[in-house]
Amino acid sequence: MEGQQSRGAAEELIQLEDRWGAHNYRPLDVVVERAEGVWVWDVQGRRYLDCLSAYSALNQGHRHPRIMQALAEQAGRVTLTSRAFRNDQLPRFVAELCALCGMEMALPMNTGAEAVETAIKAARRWGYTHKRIPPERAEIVVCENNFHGRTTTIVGFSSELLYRDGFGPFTPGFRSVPFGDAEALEEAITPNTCAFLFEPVQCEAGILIPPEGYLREAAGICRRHRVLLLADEIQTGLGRTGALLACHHEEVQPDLVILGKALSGGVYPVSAVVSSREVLEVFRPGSHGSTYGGNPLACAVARAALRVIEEERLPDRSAELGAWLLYELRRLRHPHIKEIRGRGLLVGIELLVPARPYCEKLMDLGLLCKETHDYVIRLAPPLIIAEKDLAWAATQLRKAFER
Ligand code: IF1
Repeated sequence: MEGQQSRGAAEELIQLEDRWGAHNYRPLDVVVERAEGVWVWDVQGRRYLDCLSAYSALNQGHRHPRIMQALAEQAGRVTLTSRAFRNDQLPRFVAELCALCGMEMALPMNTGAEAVETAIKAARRWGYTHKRIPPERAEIVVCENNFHGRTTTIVGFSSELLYRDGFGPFTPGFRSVPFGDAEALEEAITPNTCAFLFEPVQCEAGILIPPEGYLREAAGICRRHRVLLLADEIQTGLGRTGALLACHHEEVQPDLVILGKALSGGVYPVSAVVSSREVLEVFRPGSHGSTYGGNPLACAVARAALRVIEEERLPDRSAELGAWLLYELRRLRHPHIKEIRGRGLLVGIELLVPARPYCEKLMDLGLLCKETHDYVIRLAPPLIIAEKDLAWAATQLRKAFER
């Protein structure tokens, strides 16, 4: 019976997963069966407020009606053509995405990591064709504590042992500099540097917001040295930080923006790189692709997801509600709290003790969130959240820190 299963049923499902599924995660033991808006229900019918939003994929909330409608309508027409043929959704999707981002060309993929790989390929080929970098010598500068995905190339330039250990040999051509240090970026640039790849806020690293002016300075340095500015906005983009793109907080327009997650509102994997003609025209027929990339179902879903972000003014909501939440949380006084930082509805509570027990306590209080890097509680509710639900979340957080 739906929502009425016993604790035993949940235990059984957990055991089944642990027996047959690879152990590459350590999830909280909540078995979700249903969701709507900001709420999820477990198999026992208990309700929780989702404060993770699938790492910002659910900016529009669970099962947004307009996105679900687009999904159902498109599923009733055609779902996949492959790029060997054209479909009627892809042209509209790329045009609308470019208009929204103020860019000239887009290339759709599926997962975030694939879009990052696409950006790396584009930047390297641009370096060879436009900057005359000698063959096989192109370099990309990245930041320490970055998170850009899980492919072998991407984990190869991660500074986190957990992500790389045992997965080498890795792809050469990457150079790492401290995040937030513009001088270090300039020093790392050589005549062979084609791009600088960065996250405007380092999320996995613990919601690290760079010093004021860093993005603008980095953009200036890149322009002077003819280095492409590649912004990974997979997690920070599409309203999460209180602007359409987190780079907009410093009026920076990157040469290439990498999007994913909320591009489909949590319904279906859709990612894309958006850039100039000059950069994306380096791809000629056959030089890059993907079976599912740009499929009509993905494009229809993404078009609806983008419309929701615009029409429901999600970037503005995020800015307003995020400011309120940050103010409320900063009134918390607890010896375990080291620092609280945030931008829009992307908030990190850094503790002096491991965050996992707090996440478990919050789960018991009806709030789902996930620690990052052991000491930080990440709060990122859907941007459609009602004021009263956010106020309730703040109350539960206060309870979790009551002594
Ligand atoms: C996991 C982290 C978040 C991303 C940025 C690219 C990607 C991601 C800035 C790759 C993905 C996800 C992946 C998921 C958990 C999650 C995560 F904790 F691992 F680091 F959000 F913070 N760029 N982030 O955040 O996108 O290929 O996954 O679609 O890997 O466990 P993807």
